[in-house]
Amino acid sequence: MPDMTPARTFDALIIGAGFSGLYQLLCLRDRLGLNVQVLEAGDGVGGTWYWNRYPGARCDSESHSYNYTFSKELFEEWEWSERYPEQPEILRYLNHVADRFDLRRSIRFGTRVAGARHDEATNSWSVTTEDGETLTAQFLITAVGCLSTANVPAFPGLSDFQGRWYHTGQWPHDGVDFEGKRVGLVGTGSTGIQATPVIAAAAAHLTVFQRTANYSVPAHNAPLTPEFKHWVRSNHAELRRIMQSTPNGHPFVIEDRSVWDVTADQRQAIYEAAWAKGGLQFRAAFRDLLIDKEANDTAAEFLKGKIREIVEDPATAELLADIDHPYAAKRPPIDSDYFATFNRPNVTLVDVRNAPIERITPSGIRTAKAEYPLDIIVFATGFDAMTGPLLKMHIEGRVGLTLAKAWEAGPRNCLGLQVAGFPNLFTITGPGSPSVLCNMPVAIEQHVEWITACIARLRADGLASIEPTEAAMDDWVMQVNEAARSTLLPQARHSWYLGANVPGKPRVFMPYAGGMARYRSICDEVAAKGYPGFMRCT
Ligand code: NA7
Repeated sequence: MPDMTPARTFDALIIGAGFSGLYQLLCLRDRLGLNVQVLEAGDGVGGTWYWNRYPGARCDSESHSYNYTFSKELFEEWEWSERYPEQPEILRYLNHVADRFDLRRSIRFGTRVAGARHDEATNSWSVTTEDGETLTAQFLITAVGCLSTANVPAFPGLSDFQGRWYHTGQWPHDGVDFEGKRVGLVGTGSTGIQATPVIAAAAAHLTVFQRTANYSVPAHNAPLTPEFKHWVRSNHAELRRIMQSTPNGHPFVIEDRSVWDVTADQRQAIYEAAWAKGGLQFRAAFRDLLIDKEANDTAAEFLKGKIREIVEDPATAELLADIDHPYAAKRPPIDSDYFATFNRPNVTLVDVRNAPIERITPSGIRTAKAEYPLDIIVFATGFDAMTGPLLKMHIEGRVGLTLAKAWEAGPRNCLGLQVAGFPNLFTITGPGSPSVLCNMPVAIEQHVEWITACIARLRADGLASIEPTEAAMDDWVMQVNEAARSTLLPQARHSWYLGANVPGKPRVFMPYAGGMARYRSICDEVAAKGYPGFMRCT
């Protein structure tokens, strides 16, 4: 009888079947011919887009840039329907990719990884699943996403709440019925801003609990015209070139002009045009918006003015426009009628900066000032970003060193890709890489291709393992800090870029802010020079 026991030994194990896991699988299995297994907690592909099914979930990158570009054929055969892709459409796209490249047969679904331990004697990683199974491989690649560990604040009383509560990143697959319900939404980041108008349209009443007011620029989402679709299909190479050469991996270039090169009237006209165009491109109106605070103030004032214009009730408008950080120093949301939603009679804004949420009661939310009766609470409270999904697993490297210990004071690694003491472990879009500051598929393709080339080279050279030196890590951490310091990003002191949204998390600016293009050339140079700063061993 043939042995039907599933294989447990592989060349490479990949954790996660989202954008990064799928492409890493394709590269290692089909290009390098390795024996690869992907372990995925969900019952389908999609990663972030498998879990984030909240009302209004949509990507802020424009659809023609929110896809892989490694395959011209794949790029040309897929057609997005709207300017920004909605969650179900992104999930359809990733399922299409999985089918087109026959990836499913190498993915084990419903398998959550509990931990991984490196064994020096065998130069292999033993990966344990929550079901108690152990699989081994020479290479371990985490493709776990940056925003995949839900952050539900530890409000006292939550377990006594008599209604239903949900975190946006763990949304029920069969949806939530808001009809006739009093809904409370906590959080006004990108997610809360997307969900607010959609929930308001369905619920009897929506109360939005705002701790930090936020900027937002209209998305101006709309169906794509046949002409635009045709233009996209005909410009694969050019779009790929632009996305790979811009700091944020988007398909537009940042204008090469300073805020101070133009008159106040010209500036106003430029901002009006950028507002009319909408989307993340607003940031690209001037080259100095993210490096010069006074330049940034001009954009901030314009955007606050728009809030006051749109929102009819002056007190609500003031609360929404009372923003405490430079524009785009936190991840800048884009929206569909967010501010106008506060003109609806069934929507209330509650300030929880000055009167914080004290507890969840059986019947609602109590702040320092009042109690709000609710049937449903939606937590749009974000994620334990970047390090959360990695540290949730127990990863143990050489001589019992855990990743949690190695990163006690904040993440330390080289190029955001590898950590000393953890041989052959690669972290796709890990902290210290451009990741969340970049259009994700662009960052992911670069990482996956670098890792693939690194492993191919290692094997070609007859070597068995690679890891960075401590000195190379120190140098990279310094470069990450310097890159952040040369922007206004650290000035948003409460941002998740700094880990400030999770109590007890070390305050370290996590993503590499030097731009994707610069990062790519640094990584290319390291590879071209034979991996200086890395120990490659037999
Ligand atoms: P974010 O951007 O982290 O936003 C979370 C929101 O939840 C933000 O407004 C927080 O206020 C608020 N929050 C968090 N904890 C609390 C407590 N305890 N009380 C009140 N309010 C709270 O997460 P998103 O899901 O919106 O976006 C994450 C990324 O996904 C986004 O940037 C895109 O890249 C995609 P705070 O600002 O901390 O005062």
